[in-house]
Amino acid sequence: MDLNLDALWMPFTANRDFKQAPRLVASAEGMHYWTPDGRQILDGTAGLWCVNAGHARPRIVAAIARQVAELDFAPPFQMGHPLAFELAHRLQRHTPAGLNRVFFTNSGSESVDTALKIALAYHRARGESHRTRLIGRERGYHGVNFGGTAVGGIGTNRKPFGSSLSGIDHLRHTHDLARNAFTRGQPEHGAEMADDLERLVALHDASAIAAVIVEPMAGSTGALMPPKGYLQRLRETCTRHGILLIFDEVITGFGRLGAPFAAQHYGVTPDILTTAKGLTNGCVPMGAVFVQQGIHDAFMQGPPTAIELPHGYTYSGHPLACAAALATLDTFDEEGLLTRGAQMQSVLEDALHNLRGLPHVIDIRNTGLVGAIEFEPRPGAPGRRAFEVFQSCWNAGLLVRATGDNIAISPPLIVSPSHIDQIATTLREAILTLA
Ligand code: PXG
Repeated sequence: MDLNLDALWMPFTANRDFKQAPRLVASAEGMHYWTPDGRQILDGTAGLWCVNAGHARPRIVAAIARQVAELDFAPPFQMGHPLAFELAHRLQRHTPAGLNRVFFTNSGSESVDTALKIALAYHRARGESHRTRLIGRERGYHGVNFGGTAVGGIGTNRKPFGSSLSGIDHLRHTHDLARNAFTRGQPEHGAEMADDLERLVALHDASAIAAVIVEPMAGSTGALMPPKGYLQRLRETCTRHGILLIFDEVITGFGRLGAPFAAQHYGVTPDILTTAKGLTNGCVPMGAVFVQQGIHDAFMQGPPTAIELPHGYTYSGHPLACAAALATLDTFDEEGLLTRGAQMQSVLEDALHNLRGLPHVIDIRNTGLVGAIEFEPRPGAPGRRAFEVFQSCWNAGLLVRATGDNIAISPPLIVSPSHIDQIATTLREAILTLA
């Protein structure tokens, strides 16, 4: 293939290394990608945690094609189109109780910044404009916009950009290999780390804190599971102090853990919930922020001709995205995909935990259709082992995701036991070649 790679500055990519030996995909269907030269690749990552119903699902493809011909764009400010309202209403069938107002965005990053702004404006609308501090967590990923970068907890994603926003704190991350390595599902130890929030309350006073944002399961930094009782304790502390709890479910939303949302899976309901990715099966960019009705209603004061929330995007509720999302929900419903992860969990769990004992493997974690394998860092070369496993798997026809010293697995929710077998076998061979 004669392709000039120079002009494109690739996101979150080692550009020079990639362009020496590019990894390209040219088409996709179901559980697979194909490279430009026709090699089949099993998709072990649902694209990038987003193609939850598998690739090129006919119903979704047809809905997008129909929609672009019928209504290609509609202005979302002081105007509307039926599909956006239909989608907002339809989503309520799946969202946790009470989270029945929805604001549309175009990505996870935009959902996060929208949620943080809603939290700040909510307190102000209620006369508590002193509540401005935002609290994230170490090893959290909340996208790349300024708010998400500030509350995010990955040092390498923050350091290049200087001083960040002010008024930000972080809870400790909950990853505890010494106590919890090789746990299936939720780890036993670590609920007490939620008490970091009490310490921040003691330090700043609750009246200074607007919101806490966490991923219920931290995806990007290697699928870190919440310890038993941790999320409950965070919820209780937030409620006690009038702090809003935001769950960033950009990865965990739409069936990844075996329930529609992690909130239901773990039995903890946040005040605001951010999503993107699986909402449209990754076909058209779209995000959604779900809020408790009481939060929404706090804005619905004052003269009805006033704009209650000066926030939104040209493409909020884009017709193509709405059509894709509605067809995605149809597909999820018809095939029971939003709960299929609960049935498939044990298959993935057994396959991955069978890799215990292989050289350099220091932890294996899983829940629903998420798994991670962690390697002991190679001295002087952190992250290389996971990257080499990623590269070997790619050469052997399997896409996995390398992050730090972890390999993350998150196949489309239509995955079969034989695909899981192929994932585990390919990983085993790749790990056995590691130095
Ligand atoms: N929040 C969470 C929890 C995410 O996982 C975002 C926000 C940002 O979404 P957008 O759509 O703006 O990218 C994400 C994105 C990985 C990986 O390798 C994860 C994400 C993106 C890219 C790679 O785990 N998650």
